[in-house]
Amino acid sequence: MDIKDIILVGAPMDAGKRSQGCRMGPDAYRVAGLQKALTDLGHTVTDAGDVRPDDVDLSEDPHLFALPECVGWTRALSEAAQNAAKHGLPIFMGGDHALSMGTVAGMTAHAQRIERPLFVLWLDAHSDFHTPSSTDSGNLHGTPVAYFTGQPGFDAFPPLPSVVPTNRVGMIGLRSVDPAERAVLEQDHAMLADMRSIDEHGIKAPLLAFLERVRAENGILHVSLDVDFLDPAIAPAVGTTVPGGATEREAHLAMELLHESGLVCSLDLVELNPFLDERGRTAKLMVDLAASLLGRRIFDRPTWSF
Ligand code: NNH
Ligand code: MN
Ligand code: MN
Ligand code: MN
Repeated sequence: MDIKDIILVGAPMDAGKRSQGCRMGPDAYRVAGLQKALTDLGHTVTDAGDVRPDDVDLSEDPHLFALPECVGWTRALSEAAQNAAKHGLPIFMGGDHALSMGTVAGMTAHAQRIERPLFVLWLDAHSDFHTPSSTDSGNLHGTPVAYFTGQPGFDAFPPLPSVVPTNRVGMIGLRSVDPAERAVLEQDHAMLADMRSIDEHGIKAPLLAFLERVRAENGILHVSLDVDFLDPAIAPAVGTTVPGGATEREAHLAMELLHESGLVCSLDLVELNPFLDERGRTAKLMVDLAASLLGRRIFDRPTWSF
């Protein structure tokens, strides 16, 4: 197996939405044994501790929740991602999904440095494609994809090192997309696999098609895993549960296929709210999924024959 240097980066961000608790996420992953699970696979795993948001001189926006703090996190996480990516494969332990504004921004700088295009796989019930003007909730965790694909309205945020075009973004697990998000996503042809298409075709077909595109363009892949990608029955520790999500086996299969692709350069684990968990089960499941993405298998070859 391909042995990696993995850097765990804590992002205890809670500013992306009103309901609080995601700030406890990084410590929940530590307690659930993320470092050991990956070390046991043979990887070298360093815990770089928690990032703190930069201080920014910006006033609040009445329509948006905690804009200055989100900008501060974006700056600090972009820098942290660029630094970590020089030394290995960063895993960003969130924190709410607004942290991906910073992590993806930083990874675009890394991709630029190594002269390969960056692709993003968004595993989420939601498309997070609102702009600061289209969002009804005013919660910036609903906006990161619009930011890093260069949609208008993000003037308060740091300029992106480089934009990720919408057609380099794949989304799997969708089942809650607002009308304003849908219009732009549909016309720009990102790879979109909603739960209906997973019911029909399974999770393997759209994922392999997307990975094939990444490989064909010599790209690298950032994976952003939102807890609410999973069905709430197996992953209750999230503020925005949507019924009808991915099963445990679908999620593991996706992680195993991602591992086998060898294309993943970085991973976000986002939206875990330990305050809502049941005896740590969601944190433990997320750790297990990260281990599958980093190569955990029972057997390396098929164990059946006809
Ligand atoms: N689209 C909704 C909003 O903008 C919900 C976003 N919430 C999420 N995204 N949890 O993953 O507020
Ligand atoms: Mn800084
Ligand atoms: Mn999300
Ligand atoms: Mn979501």
